[in-house]
Amino acid sequence: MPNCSTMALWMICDFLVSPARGFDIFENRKEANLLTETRHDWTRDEIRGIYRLPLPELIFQAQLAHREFHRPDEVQLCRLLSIKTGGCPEDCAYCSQSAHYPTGVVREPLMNPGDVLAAAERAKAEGATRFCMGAAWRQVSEGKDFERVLEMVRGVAALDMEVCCTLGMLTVSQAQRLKDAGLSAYNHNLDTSPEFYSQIITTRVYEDRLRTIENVRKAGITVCCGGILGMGESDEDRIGLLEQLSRLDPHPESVPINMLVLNEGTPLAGAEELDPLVMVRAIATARILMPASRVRLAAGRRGLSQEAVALCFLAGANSIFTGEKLLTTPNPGAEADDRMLESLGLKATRSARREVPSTQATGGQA
Ligand code: SAM
Ligand code: DTB
Ligand code: SF4
Repeated sequence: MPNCSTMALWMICDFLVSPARGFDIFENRKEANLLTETRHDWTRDEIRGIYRLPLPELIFQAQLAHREFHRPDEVQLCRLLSIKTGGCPEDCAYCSQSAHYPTGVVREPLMNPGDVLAAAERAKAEGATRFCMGAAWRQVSEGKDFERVLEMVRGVAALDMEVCCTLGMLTVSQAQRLKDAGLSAYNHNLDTSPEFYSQIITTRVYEDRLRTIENVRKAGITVCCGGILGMGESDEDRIGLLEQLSRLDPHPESVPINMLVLNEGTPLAGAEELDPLVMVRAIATARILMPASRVRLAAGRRGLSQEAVALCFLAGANSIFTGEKLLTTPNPGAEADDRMLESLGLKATRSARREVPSTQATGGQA
């Protein structure tokens, strides 16, 4: 009786030799009925063991997990928009929008919903199936600004895109109102390990982040939660972050892995350049620990070569942010990304609705 790894190896070999006869890896995967266990009790030792595997073996294991849950030839395109920029009271050491640092980012009030909708329509026309609105707030406050955000969410949801927001801390009742407006996902990152957190942010604690994530879950909104690499953290901190993410039950449906974008004026402006293979290792480990989640190669792509980006896809990343700008920092433009995907033989995910095997569904779209 062949074991799962052997069968998956046959499938990969078949995939490599048979595209000419219209082979569909996704259909074939379902027929083979492979089953990767989805676990929430990974130990630090196990995660360290995975993270430190020889790179080819790590990527191979990540590919096996990836192909069980996702089309290997598709990448979801997401678009970000900063709907309220700068002047944030938090002191996140990486962030251009913190009021604590002289970063030169010009403060802008909350945008009007019409302009936001126009941006979402453009993003959709350029192939994005997910639209994420970010506000430089410590927390959501009740009042006319929140009402305006709800109006934006309703508008974007009506475009049949996945709608994500990242607005800082949130209560359950605010999460519920966002859900009722049509919000699909809420982004709230843990950023790094619990041990390293206080070196990066002092105006809030890890528990605050976990509480908001819990509130988002209670409202039935999917969770987008990941972190940043390249802030001077150790491998052990990266492993600690992955441990925290993998212990969330259900797993975050979306796991953004950001590479630090250096911002003048912030305490991390002079951070040492990250070895791109660290991104590859972290992505592959995330893919193995949380096989059904979308793993997003998020900020920092301008600092990666096309070869490093290709390795990130091989390691299991299946989403990118597209468009000239992330929130406040530059990003490869949509045309450059179209060319990049074409040269790698990958295609943009067309529909916001994703097929998830029913036994693995974690309560909504990723
Ligand atoms: N204020 C909200 C919050 O902190 O949750 C939302 C906006 S914040 C910009 C969203 C996430 O972007 C952060 O949690 C962080 O992980 C990531 N991010 C911010 N600045 C970054 C940078 N310079 N490089 C990489 N990632 C960054
Ligand atoms: C995430 O993890 N990365 C995105 C999204 N979630 C909101 C934000 C990246 C921001 C990069 C810095 C900037 O453009 O200001
Ligand atoms: Fe504010 Fe978010 Fe930037 Fe932190 S990451 S300073 S909370 S906008």
